[in-house]
Amino acid sequence: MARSALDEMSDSGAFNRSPSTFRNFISRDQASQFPAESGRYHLYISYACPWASRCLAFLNIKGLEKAISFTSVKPIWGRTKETDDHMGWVFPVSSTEEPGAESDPLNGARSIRELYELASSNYSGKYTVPVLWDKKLKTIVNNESSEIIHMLNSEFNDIAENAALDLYPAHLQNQIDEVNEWVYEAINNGVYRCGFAKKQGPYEEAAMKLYQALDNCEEILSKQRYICGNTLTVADIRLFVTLIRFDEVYAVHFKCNKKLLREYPNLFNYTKDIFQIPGMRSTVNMEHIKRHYYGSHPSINPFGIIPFGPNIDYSSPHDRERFGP
Ligand SMILES: N[C@@H](CCC(=O)N[C@@H](CS)C(=O)NCC(=O)O)C(=O)O
Repeated sequence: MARSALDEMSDSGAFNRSPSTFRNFISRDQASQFPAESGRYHLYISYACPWASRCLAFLNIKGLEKAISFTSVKPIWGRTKETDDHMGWVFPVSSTEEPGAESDPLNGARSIRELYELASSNYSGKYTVPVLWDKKLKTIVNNESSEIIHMLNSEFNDIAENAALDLYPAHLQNQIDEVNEWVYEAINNGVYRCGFAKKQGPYEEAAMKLYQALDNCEEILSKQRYICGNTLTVADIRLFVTLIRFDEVYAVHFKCNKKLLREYPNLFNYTKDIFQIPGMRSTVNMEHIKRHYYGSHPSINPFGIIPFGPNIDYSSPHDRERFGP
C-alpha cells in the first residue's frame, strides 16, 4: 500500500489516489457509538491541505468553533519516525516554532502517523489529514473529508451556532452530487493528476479535462452567483479550496498554466466572494499552502524554491452581488 501520495502511481505514469480507511460517522442520535457532543471531537488539519481546509471551513461557517477544537500541523513534511525514512505531517515542538501550527494538545503526538498508530495497531495506509479524532474513545472517527463535512453540516445542529445553514439542502442534493462528481474528478483531484503525472500522456489528459471543467465553471458562473444556483452549497466550498490555491501554487508547481484563475473573470470574482464569507478567510493560510507544496515534493521541486508571486488579494472587491444576495 502507498505510504504517501507520491507513491500512488500506476504503470502508465498516472496518479491514482487510494481511498480513506476510517469511515465511522458521528450522529445526532445520542445512542450511537459516536454521538454529536460539544467538546468531544478534535479536528487535525494542515492549512496547506485542500481536503482538510474544507473541513475547517465547515467547522467555522456552521459555528462549531466552541464545540470542536482543531490543530494544524507544520506545513513542511518531516521524518515521522526515527527508525525509518517515512516523510509526512509533523507537529511543532512548541507553538512559537511555526505560526499557525501547534503541538498536539491531546496525545502529545509528534506526527499524524502517531495518531494513526494510536488508533490502529495494524494500519498500513497513508497518514493523511484531515483526521477527526474522538477524545473519549481515543480513536480516529473518520479521515475522509467528503464525509466529515457532511457530519459537520447536519449532525451537530443542536450545538451549532449557525444550525439553520444547510449546505446540502434536500432539493439541491442531486444537482450538488452531480457537480461534485465532475469537479472532484477534473478539478480537485485533476490538479494533482497534472502535478504528479510522470509521463506526458497522463499529464496532458488531466490538463485537458481540468481546463474543460474550468471553462464549464466559468460559463455556469457567468449566469448565477454559486455553482448550483443562487444558494451557497457544499459544492462551492469543495470547488473553492482548489481555486484559492490555483494561481499561487497549482499554476506553477502542478503545471496548470494554460490559463490562470485570474484570467477567468467569473471564477476569479467567485473565489473572492467565497473567501469573504464570514469564517472562510481564516481557513486560508497562504504561507502554509505555499511552503507545503513547494517544499514537500522534492521530486517535483528539488530545491524547494518558493516562487515569490503572485500574492493575490482575495479580500478586494468582487462583482458577484450582481446576482443578488
Ligand atoms: N481522501 C482524503 C484525502 C486526504 C489527503 O490526500 N490529504 C493529503 C494532504 S493534501 C495528505 O495528508 N497526504 C499525506 C500523504 O500523502 O502522505 C480526504 O479527502 O480526506
